[in-house]
Amino acid sequence: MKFNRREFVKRSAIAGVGLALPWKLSLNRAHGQVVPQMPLPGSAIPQFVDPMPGLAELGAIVAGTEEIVLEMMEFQAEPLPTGTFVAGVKPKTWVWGYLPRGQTFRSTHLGPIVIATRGIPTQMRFVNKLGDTSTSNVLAWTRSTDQTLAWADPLNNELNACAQLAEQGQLPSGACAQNYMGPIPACVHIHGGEVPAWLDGGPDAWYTSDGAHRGHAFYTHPGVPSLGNEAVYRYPNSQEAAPIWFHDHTLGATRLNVYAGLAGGYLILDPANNPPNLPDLVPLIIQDRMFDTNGQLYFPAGVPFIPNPNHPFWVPEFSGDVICVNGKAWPFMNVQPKRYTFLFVNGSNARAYEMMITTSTGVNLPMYQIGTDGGYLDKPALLNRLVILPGERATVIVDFAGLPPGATAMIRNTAKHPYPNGVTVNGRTTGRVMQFRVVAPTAADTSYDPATLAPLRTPMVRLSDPVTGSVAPGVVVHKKRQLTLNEVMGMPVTINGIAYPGGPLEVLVNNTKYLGIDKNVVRPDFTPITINGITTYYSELPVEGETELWEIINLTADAHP
Ligand SMILES: [Cu+2]
Repeated sequence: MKFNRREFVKRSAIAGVGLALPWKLSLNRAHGQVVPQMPLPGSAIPQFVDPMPGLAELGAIVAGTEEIVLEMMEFQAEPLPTGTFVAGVKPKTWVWGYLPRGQTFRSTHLGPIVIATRGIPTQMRFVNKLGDTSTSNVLAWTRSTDQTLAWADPLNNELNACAQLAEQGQLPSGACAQNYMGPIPACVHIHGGEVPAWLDGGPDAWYTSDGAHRGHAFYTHPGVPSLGNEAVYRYPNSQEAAPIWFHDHTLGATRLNVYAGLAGGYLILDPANNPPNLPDLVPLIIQDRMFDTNGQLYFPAGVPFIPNPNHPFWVPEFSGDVICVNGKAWPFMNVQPKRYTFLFVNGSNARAYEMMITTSTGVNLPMYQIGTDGGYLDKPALLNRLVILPGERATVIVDFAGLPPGATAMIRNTAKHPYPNGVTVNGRTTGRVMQFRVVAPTAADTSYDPATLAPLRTPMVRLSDPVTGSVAPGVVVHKKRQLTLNEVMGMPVTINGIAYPGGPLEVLVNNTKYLGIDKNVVRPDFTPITINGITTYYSELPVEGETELWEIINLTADAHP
């Protein structure tokens, strides 16, 4: 029996309204006194006060033949605007981020932006220096881990006993009812990278900060010396020019590791095929966040936010009431009355955005999309609004020509959350993304004009007709697969006087658990493959070079990218 999904969304919305009130949270830990975090309402944060961090603040690294060393570190960034609490004072917020070796601070958790060239491999060394939960100041992480999820379980060789023991409708006990305590696990996923599986940095490739524990899919480049808390990846950069990115992907902790800040950009350029003379590139990495009354990151966990008792901390589908761009809450950016190439990245946990750029006089500026996740389009596409789901990228040219110095424009968001049938955004908070302020031009704009619809590239080879979805002529399909997306919902239950409304428990593909094995029962449609004594169960085994037709059927209430 399943709990009605729409009812859950409604209840979540009510909980969201409650979040505007700084109520007290119950203690998360079984031991010791913990000062509860009190949420700071998004409406209490001033908007368009600080400039948006640009490429200089994010840090751009042009990849050459030298290895790039990035250290995952905890430091204080400045996501909240000057004057949030005290006039003239910029609050400091503990975050995690990828810092180039030798750097101990950055004003934003996001970064750096690695700029690679097609055909020239880049060697990256990722060092986990995140430390231990006992010393971390990122409360949104340490108080939200949930050991009853299928997760890395670093101290128990991925045994996941708490997940095995978790029973629907029942509270866990003992250590399973507590947050994780120990060295922090992390891994680096290259999102959108066309790389061999071992370079993907998937959920089981994590390694801990003390170098003592690793997931079974851990990889580091053989032949290159590395310490226990390091992974060396040599990315081939063989794909077309594309805006890809990297972020943490640790099993059962991705939502928290990315929320704490672990994300950066990775642009693959192709000088031989890049469209000529594009306007200046400006990354706009959009994330929703919540803060507490001390200016620290806040992530709902535990009672009264959890829908199901068997996962004592885990709240599915994070919904923040503060919109950050490049790691700054509601920033502004000075623009000249000319064209810009905006690289939108949705780096949010669960929020979709449906955006338009509107001037203070109510005019929507034309947005020409020139690229998607995989690279450039054949020619620009004029958008009414830009819809972008978590993980997705969109490259868009916007022209501010004709706006006088002093004019302003705003990126507005109208996407309901969860998308597309959830709660309407608040026009004064989540309905706003950032502001543009027009300043005097310094030179005439001679950049590529998307309104000409001039081709951006030699036309891409298409395997299907983009309008009808049918297979393109001459394409031979070797295998057809159907995959369903299913969401399992928990039932409402009351335990010890606390009413748990029920809600999402897990999301499955073809109604099958990720591991292909549950309580020692192996699914018959999974293929066991043993490498170095470790058996992994694979659900799909496509043959390299063959073409497959996948039909993905979304049976959940949410849109998925
Ligand atoms: Cu990703």
